Amino acid sequence: MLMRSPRWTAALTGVAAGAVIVAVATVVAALLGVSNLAGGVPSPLLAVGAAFIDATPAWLKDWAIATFGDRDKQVLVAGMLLVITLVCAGIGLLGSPRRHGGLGRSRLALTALAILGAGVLVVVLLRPGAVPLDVLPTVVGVASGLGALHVRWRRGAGAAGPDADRRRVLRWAGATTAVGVLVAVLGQLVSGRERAESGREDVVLPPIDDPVSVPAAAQVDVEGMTPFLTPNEEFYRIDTAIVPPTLDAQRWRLRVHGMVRQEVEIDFAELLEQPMIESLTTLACVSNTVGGNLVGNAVWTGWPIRELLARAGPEPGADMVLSTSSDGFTASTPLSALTDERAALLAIGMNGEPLPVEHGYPVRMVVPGLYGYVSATKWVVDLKVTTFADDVAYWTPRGWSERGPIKTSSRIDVPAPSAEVPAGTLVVAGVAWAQQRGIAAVEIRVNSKGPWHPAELAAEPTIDSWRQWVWHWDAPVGKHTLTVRAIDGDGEVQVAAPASPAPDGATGLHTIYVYVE
Ligand SMILES: Nc1nc2c(c(=O)[nH]1)N[C@H]1C(S)=C(S)[C@@H](COP(=O)(O)O)O[C@H]1N2
Ligand SMILES: [Mo]
Repeated sequence: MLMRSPRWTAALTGVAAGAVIVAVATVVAALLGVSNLAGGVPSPLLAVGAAFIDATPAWLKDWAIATFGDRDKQVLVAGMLLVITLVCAGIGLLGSPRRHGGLGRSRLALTALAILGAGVLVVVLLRPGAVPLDVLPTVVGVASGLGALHVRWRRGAGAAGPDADRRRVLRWAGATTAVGVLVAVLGQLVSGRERAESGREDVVLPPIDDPVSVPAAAQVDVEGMTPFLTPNEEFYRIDTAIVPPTLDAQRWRLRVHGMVRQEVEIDFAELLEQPMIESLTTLACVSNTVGGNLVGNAVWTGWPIRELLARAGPEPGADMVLSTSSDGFTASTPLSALTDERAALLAIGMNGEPLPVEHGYPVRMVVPGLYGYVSATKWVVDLKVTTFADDVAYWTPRGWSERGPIKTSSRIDVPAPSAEVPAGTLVVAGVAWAQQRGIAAVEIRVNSKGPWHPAELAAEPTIDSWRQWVWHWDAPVGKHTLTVRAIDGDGEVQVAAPASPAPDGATGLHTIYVYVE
């Protein structure tokens, strides 16, 4: 009779080795990150994830954002961990002793693992801004895994029967996993996140000559209504970073170059000395669907980008600024949007706090009137004055328009879609936005026919922020639909024809069902 060690112990062996690899690599990466000027974390896990994101076809990415919203990263990480678990289990099965007393195909399994490790190394080195030192986490991690497996398969063979073998495997796997978890926890403690958070707490926003004050009349008094200012913790987050870059403000620099009379560089201390302004600007994501919530309103503190560009002196012929983040994301913003009178900012503050790490600490761009993907570069470190003909930004070859002015939009927030409400006066309320043009009117229609009823508008502190509206309806019993549309400050009516977000923003009117009882 063949005495196989049970397959699950073999698989477990591989998974435990995988835990060691991931933990060791993560910690080495975190330790290196402490001395990483760019603020990127060269963790192999993140490098592979980032490469995966960059290589993902546009339709899949759009689907992920549409399906998971700003949970898309958690889903990706979970998927990666699942794949790693399966691959490691496979390696465990491949290499475990087949027969009591035999060494199995351990050499083959170790070789397979080493080849996978080499593949990851290639991915790591191909990341934008990779430095040779970035190989260290992968090399040390995979070496630890190979060592652990080698020990396990050496000792495991030729022992005293399957029961003893099973116990030994469990002990080995337990110890290995415990070491892995311990190491990962230690790594978390020294990670760049802690440093960035404490650096952020030290930032003192400078006093503002002409601060934004939001009139109480900007907020309609309706239960369950969206707050006029979106709290930072609830502000949507969209970016290509699996974990946000954790930059050191003390070492942050922004370089302006390209078609300029003179290259300019500014550091954080210098930026803080510039005369700052506040702007009330609603940021919107081009991926937002009709009625969606990838849109938020905040008071931003920053220095107008036009002032910095003026120091550099853009040359005639330039029509675009390509902004780059520390992790290699790029956005193409029309030069005119950064030099005209609008409040295009190098922002350091959000709703009176230093910029949260997720939202671009220490410095990001905020440009009223343009979707985030062509303007709102977080963790910004480089501005290249150039032309649309010469340079393309991150999303352009992925099926999105090179320019992205925000489309006039409106949303019903109260009642909730498919709400059951009592007959009588129903309060309908929501938001509408048309940055740079402002909202002139909002109208509601019942059951997709009949007249458009004008809603009452709340105060509009600036044309760059969204505007709240409310409408009272004497609701008869039955199932009804409510549809909203906005008219912007130029008198243009919101586009009713439905279009999906790609390539330059969704159109269509938000419609909800209500059940009046
Ligand atoms: N560095 C970096 N900046 C970025 C992005 C990104 O992927 N990386 N995404 C942009 C997009 S698509 C949007 S909609 C806004 C979202 O900003 P928020 O996450 O602060 O809401 O950031 C923009 N800035
Ligand atoms: Mo976006």
